[in-house]
Amino acid sequence: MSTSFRRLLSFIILSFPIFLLAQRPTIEDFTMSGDTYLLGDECFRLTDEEDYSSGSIWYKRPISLLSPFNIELTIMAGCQDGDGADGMVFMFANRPNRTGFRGEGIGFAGLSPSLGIEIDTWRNYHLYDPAEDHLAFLVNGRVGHFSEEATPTIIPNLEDCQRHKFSVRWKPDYQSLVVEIDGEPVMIGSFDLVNSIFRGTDVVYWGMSAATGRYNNYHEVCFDRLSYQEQTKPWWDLSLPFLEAAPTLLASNGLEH
Ligand SMILES: [Ca+2]
Ligand SMILES: [Ca+2]
Ligand SMILES: [Ca+2]
Repeated sequence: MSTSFRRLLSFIILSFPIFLLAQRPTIEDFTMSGDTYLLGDECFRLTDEEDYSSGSIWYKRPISLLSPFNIELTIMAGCQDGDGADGMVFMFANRPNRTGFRGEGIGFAGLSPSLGIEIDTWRNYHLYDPAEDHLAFLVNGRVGHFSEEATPTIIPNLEDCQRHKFSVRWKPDYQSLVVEIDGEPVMIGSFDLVNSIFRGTDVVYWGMSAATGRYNNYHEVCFDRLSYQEQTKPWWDLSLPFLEAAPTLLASNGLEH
């Protein structure tokens, strides 16, 4: 086959819309650590209304930061507002199955390398927490707001005993991480996650932690949908004929790196 014909074919194939691979995870896709236990409706309770508790869940399979993805969750950040603490953290880390320090550490402090998206419902003055519930990007397990990248984003009270949609969208082309609550974008950050945090590695795990301290709250998480986009390969890069290879590609999507 001529090179120009291959180029033409490559152009045509790569011009197709990229695959959108979506799945609804099941409880078997996660590991639990700390005080986490399973609720009856495929949700996890990370902490009860007990002081000095912490828990986390982790998706078993690593994902690649070189591909775009959406992770859509439902969270419940407790039923006590003024006396409710400490919150939850969505995390990317190089190793799964760990929970960081409880209390103000929200089950994330001390995990490194990592990037956390905190949902902080308790004001710790020495960490420069605002009075209101807030979100922030936290790097390498550091939970204080001491740098520009960790500037808090204030949100309405989330400790309302209701379940809320919580989505994380990653677009590697723009290095952008968008956080949505109840379908509305509330925080956006730009990070060279692979090089500036994960030391050149694109393969990471993701999970969710929660913790209580001198005050407490229920913290729960449920998993709605994961979707990954993956670029198609030129057909001659596949060891099998394209039509036979396609199901294999789908079965071993970006989750399997
Ligand atoms: Ca609170
Ligand atoms: Ca706090
Ligand atoms: Ca609150």
